[in-house]
Amino acid sequence: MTRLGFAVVVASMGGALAQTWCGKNYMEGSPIVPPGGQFPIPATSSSPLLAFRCAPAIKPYLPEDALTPTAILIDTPIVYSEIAGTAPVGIPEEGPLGVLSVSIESEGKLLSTGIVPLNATKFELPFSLLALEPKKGTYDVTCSATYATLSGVETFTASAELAYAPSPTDGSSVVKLDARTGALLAKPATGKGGAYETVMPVGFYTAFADYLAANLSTINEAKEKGYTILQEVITRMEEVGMYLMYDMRWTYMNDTSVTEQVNLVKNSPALLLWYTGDEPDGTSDPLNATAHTYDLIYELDGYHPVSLCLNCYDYYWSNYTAGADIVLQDTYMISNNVTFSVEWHTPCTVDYGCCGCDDCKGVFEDISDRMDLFAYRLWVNGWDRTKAVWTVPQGFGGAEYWPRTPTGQEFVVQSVLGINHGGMGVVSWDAPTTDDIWEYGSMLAQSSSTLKEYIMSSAATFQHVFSNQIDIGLWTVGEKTLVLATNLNYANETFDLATVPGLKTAPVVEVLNSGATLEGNVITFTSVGTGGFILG
Ligand SMILES: *[C@@H]1O[C@H](CO)[C@@H](O)[C@H](O)[C@H]1NC(C)=O
Ligand SMILES: *[C@@H]1O[C@H](CO)[C@@H](O)[C@H](O)[C@H]1NC(C)=O
Ligand SMILES: *[C@@H]1O[C@H](CO)[C@@H](O)[C@H](O)[C@H]1NC(C)=O
Ligand SMILES: *[C@@H]1O[C@H](CO)[C@@H](O)[C@H](O)[C@H]1NC(C)=O
Ligand SMILES: *[C@@H]1O[C@H](CO)[C@@H](O)[C@H](O)[C@H]1NC(C)=O
Ligand SMILES: *[C@@H]1O[C@H](CO)[C@@H](O)[C@H](O)[C@H]1NC(C)=O
Ligand SMILES: CC(=O)N[C@H]1CO[C@H](CO)[C@@H](O)[C@@H]1O
Repeated sequence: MTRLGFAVVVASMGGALAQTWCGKNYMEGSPIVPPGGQFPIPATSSSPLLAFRCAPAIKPYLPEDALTPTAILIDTPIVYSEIAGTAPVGIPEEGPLGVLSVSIESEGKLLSTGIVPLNATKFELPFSLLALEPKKGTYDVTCSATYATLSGVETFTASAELAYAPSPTDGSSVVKLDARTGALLAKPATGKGGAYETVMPVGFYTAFADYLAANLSTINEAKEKGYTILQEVITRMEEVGMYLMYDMRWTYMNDTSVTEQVNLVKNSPALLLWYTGDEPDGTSDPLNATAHTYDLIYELDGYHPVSLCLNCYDYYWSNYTAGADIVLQDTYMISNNVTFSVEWHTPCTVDYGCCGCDDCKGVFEDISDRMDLFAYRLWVNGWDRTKAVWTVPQGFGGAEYWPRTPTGQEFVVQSVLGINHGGMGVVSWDAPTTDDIWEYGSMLAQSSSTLKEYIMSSAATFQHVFSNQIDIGLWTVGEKTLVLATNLNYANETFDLATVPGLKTAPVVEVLNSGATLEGNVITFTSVGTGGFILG
């Protein structure tokens, strides 16, 4: 069995279901009370708006980056809805849109100037860190643009935060977030040095006592030791080169506890990122709780991103997500009745009930819809360059709402759907799981070193195809294209790649086979089969 390269360590298990879930009453006999907290739908505009936005390409920059290329990403989409930071723009009725003249400054120092086309995405303006001193916290950056039209000059401004941190004095590791792709960049978890590389996390949440049970013979003795076990687990993860997502779900609202834990774990080279609220929207944690803890963690550390997982379809999403660099979604739709609660004997609707999958239809598309929804909300809020979305495939079942555990193939469908819809990490709830899921999860984890060369490449161009419930992501880098194709049907299916314009379909290298093969142009899928191929 293949070792996975990544695990989330959950400090302990337990906890009670809240009185409401996603703000909805769910107990039999309880009244219907609208939950509130809906994400506001941006107003439409009949005239064009410019959403001028800017963000550093990397968070955080370090002194080691000062002599390498560094950039601020500029986005200049022309939109017809009042998303964050929009202002009217007088574009020509026809012909070229023209350009913006952009300047970027912080603390009165000019960092960069340049010409940026209108309606551009992730346009890189180089800048120099040498104008700034590394410091804890962030620099406020102002990006200004002027647009010359026949009727005059229009001006636009946007703000960003630039993290330019001192080198960690204790030599501890740094994990960077690449705004061009949403990927994490890290050195090897062993702490033995090496270059920053993109990390494509494929792993499982696991309780560290369980992890240890599977691994150390001294479990009974170790169980008494509390944090000492954690230290042993972390040391072991460093030895085997496994990244850690450190989970503070039960304690993230206790500042004293967070402080203790962050200080204990922050220097480990295995630490990839922090994890705070686990379904804080489900339990209606205070709306400022995640953002508060986020600030505290940045105060204590500042070298690793912060993540959390949201379970609800639409419940104070912005407030909870404000406290994260990475937001995960855990849409568990396999085998549960999503419209009538087997646990609470009530219907589940947009304002009532709990069925284990909030506002779901009971189809795989619940996962891709949730991913798309989160991506859309990031974009609306102007957070699409500073936050990324990960996916949590269901790796459990046989209790509560879920009568059975997914198969290994269903596990891969869930994971690849998440990836095809922008997921930059796959973390399943939870290990230990079935041998079947473990085997297929390992297969995916093994292929991830190849997949990430495409999915996490800032040079990749992306296309998406969805046809006959076959979901296909295509990432092209140079002459080669990665095709990740997953069949959501519980039936054998085929897909002809010749229908995708401009795709070179030979030669072929198969990189993932969970029930799909490619012959000529045609992918043949088994029921819920998935394949990965590199073409060209
Ligand atoms: C801006 O780009 C989008 C996406 O490429 C395109 O659909 C749209 O037509 C462009 N808008 C204008 C005003 O050119
Ligand atoms: C918060 O954490 C500290 C340190 O672990 C602990 O002593 C304290 O009891 C916790 N407070 C609550 C309210 O649980
Ligand atoms: C959250 O907001 C409430 C109400 O304004 C305030 O009393 C509380 O201190 C805040 N909590 C945190 C963790 O910032
Ligand atoms: C929740 O987020 C919205 C949108 O960002 C904001 O307007 C509101 O003040 C926040 N509410 C609380 C209680 O923090
Ligand atoms: C869900 O449960 C309801 C009530 O028992 C039943 O009528 C319905 O067919 C079930 N749906 C599914 C998909 O099992
Ligand atoms: C689906 O394909 C598999 C092998 O590819 C085959 O064994 C099976 O009989 C097919 N099922 C149906 C219903 O055609
Ligand atoms: C699979 C694995 O990593 N097993 C390890 C569990 O821990 C013991 C004690 O440290 C090791 O000897 C095993 O190799």
